[in-house]
Amino acid sequence: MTVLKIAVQKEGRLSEKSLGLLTECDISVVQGKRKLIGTSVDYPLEVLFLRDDDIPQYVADGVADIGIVGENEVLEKDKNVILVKRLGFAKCRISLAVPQDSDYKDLSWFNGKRIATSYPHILQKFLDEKKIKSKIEEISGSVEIAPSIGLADSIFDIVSSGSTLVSNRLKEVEVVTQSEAVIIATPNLSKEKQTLLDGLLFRIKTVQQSQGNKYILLNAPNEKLGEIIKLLPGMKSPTVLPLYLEGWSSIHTVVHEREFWGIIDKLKEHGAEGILVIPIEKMIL
Ligand code: PRT
Ligand code: ZN
Repeated sequence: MTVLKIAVQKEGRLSEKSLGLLTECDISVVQGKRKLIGTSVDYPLEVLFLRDDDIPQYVADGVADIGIVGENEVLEKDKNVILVKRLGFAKCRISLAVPQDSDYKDLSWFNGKRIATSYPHILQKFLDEKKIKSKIEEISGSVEIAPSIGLADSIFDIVSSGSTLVSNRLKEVEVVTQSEAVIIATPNLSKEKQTLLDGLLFRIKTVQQSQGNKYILLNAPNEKLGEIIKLLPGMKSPTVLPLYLEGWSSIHTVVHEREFWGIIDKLKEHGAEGILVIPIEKMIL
């Protein structure tokens, strides 16, 4: 039987969300004893638990068919892989940052300066494009302390909230690229594996489509139905069912939580009662 092999981060910021995404797709993963390989009983899927840095290489070599990894690692490793889908979590940017008291005006500041980073490939490409000549100091962790210990004049690193920069007296001066978790695939997947990947992507789509949407049920007097339905954005057209109590109906529809709070008061003003808001797990449009 054909099995799709997916690489996910073993331990780190992406691990929980990657497995969580599979769970939402009704794919539960049982981890083996050595915790390097997991299997699923709900889908022909094998999970390889790896360091995120290794995922692009494993996928390019076809050891894993697909992988969930940060776009930053995909850009840095620059392997022969296909970006299949952006997943919308682990969002961050990779930026240049300089000491807060620097007289920074524009990129030319970096000429002749030392920049510490774990992303030398992305940085070199950017500097070449901008015709800036700097010295890249490649280090694997705690990049943000490099300027204070005299190892570099500035850094190029991942920024999310920005608080790491602030607590190290640095300021972000240039966003070079944005990143989020993505699915990558090996080129030339077999037809059988492509079908399994398509099936997985379809499940992910139904989960993502449901996000933020709520199923709403409410009771309304029949003479107010028209006005209340006008207030409801809905999917196509709401379902209206008669209640046992004469002159009343039950309205069912789907509303995004963004819109829900804006219409709730108006619904009540128009006589809606017994409003229920229910989470939606999956939506197939
Ligand atoms: O052990 P392994 O090699 O697998 O993991 P890792 O330590 O290399 O990576 P990990 O788990 O820290 O991050 C995995 C991925 O999460 C990264 O490759 C990014 O795609 C993504 N991501 C999202 C982040 C962040 N946000 C993030 N904030 N990765 C790291 N950070 C760090 C950053 O390095 C800096 O030290 O958080 C700090 C900045 O955060 P703020 O909020 O203070 O700005
Ligand atoms: Zn890593």
